[in-house]
Amino acid sequence: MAMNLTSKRGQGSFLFWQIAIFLLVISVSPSFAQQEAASKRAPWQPDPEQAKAFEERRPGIFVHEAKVPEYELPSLLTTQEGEAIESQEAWLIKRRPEVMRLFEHTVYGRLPGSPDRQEHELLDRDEMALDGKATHETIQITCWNGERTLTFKTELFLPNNGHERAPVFVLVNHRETEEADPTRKTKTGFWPVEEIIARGYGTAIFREDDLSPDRRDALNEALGTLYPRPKDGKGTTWGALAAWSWGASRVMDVLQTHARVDHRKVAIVGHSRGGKCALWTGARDPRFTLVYSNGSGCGGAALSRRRFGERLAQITDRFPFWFCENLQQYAEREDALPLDQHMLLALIAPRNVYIGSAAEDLWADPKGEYTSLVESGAVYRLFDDSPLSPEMPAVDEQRTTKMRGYHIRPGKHDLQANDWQYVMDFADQVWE
Ligand code: GTR
Repeated sequence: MAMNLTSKRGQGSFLFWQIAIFLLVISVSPSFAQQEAASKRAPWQPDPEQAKAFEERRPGIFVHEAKVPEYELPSLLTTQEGEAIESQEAWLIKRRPEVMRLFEHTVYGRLPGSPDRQEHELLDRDEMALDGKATHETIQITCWNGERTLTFKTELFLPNNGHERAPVFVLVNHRETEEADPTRKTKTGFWPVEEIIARGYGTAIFREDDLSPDRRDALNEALGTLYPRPKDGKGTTWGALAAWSWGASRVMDVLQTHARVDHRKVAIVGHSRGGKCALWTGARDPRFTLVYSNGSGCGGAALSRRRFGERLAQITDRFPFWFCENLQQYAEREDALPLDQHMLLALIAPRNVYIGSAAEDLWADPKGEYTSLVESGAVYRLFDDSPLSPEMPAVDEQRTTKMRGYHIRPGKHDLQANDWQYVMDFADQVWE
C-alpha cells in the first residue's frame, strides 16, 4: 500500500515536471508557422551546373535569373482606353474581349468559326477494353465548309465503373502514334490511359497533324484546305497552334453529344507545343472547364518579357508557322508587345487552369510559367480566388488555389504519368 502511494506521488511529480518542461520548450521555440516555414523545402531554382552547361551549348540563350531584364507587365485590369476594371462584369464585358482580340491579332491568329455541318461516325466500339475496365470508341469527325470537307479521328476511353457519365481529359497529341497508342500494346506516361481510367476519368486524344501538319510549308493543308487562307490576312491569319485548337473544339462537339460524358467536366491537356495549344483552346472555348498545359514555355505559359530560355526570336525563327505572322515583329522587342502570357491564363478565369513544369526544363522557363499563373491572379481575384505566393514552389510540391494549380516535378521536358497524377488530384479538388 505504502509503496503504491509513494509511486503515485512519484508519478504526479513526474507529470508536473513534464508539463513544466513542455511549457518552457514552447515558450522559447518558434511558432508552429515559423517551424513549418523553416522545415519547408527550398523553392526550385535552376541547378547552377546545368544552367552553365546549357548556356555554353546554346550561345545567346540565358538561363540565369540574374540575366532576366527588368520588365513591366501590361496591366490586365486597365482597358485600352485607360478605364480601371474592378468587377467580374467589367472584366467579362469590357476587358476580356479586348485581350482575346490582342491574342488573336498578335499571337495565334484568327480562326474560322464552327463548320457549316459536322458529322460523327462511330467506326469501332469495344466495351471490354483494358480487361473490361473501359469502353474504347474510335470516332470519325467530318466537317463541312460548303462542298469542302475535312475528316479526322478521335480515340475515346471511358471507365466502366458504373457511373453514368465520366469527366474527360482531351489530350492534344503531337507525338508519334506509339507514344499514344489506342491499342495499348505500347504504354507510355505521355498518355497513361490505364491510370486515368483507374481514377474514374475518361480520356480522348486527337492528332494535331490531322488539323495542320506540323511543318513550315503545310498551312494550306488540312484546315487550310477546308478554309482556304485569305490572300491578305494582314498577318492575323491562324497559325498551326490555332488550327490544332480548332480541332480540339470539334472533339469537344463530339463529347458534348456523348451520353456517357459529363459535359461540364471536360479538360484540355497538352504538352510543349500541345500545351501552348491547350491554353489557347481554353481561352477560346469556354466549354473546357479545366485547362492543363505542361512544359508549354515560350508562346505558352511562360512570360515573354523574362527572356529566359527560349525567346520569341528563336521560336518565330524555327516555328514561324505555329503563330500568326504578326508575332514575328516582336522578336527581341518583347517590351513592345501589347500583352504577355499571364493575360492568356487570365482569359480562362473563372474556369480552372493548371500549369506543370519540369525541374530541368530550362528552355521552357519554369519560373516564367509559374509567375504567369501568379500574375493571372489579378483577374482570378475578381472571381474570389485567393492569391498565389510569388515564391517558386519546391520540386514535387503542388500548389493550388480554388481555381488554379501548379507543380514542378523532377526531370526533363516531358509529359509523364506523375504529371497526370498531379493534375488528376487537382481535378478531384475542383470538379468534386
Ligand atoms: C521546341 C520548341 C518549344 C516546344 C517544343 C515541343 O523545340 O522550341 O517551344 O514547343 O519544341 O513542342 O516539343
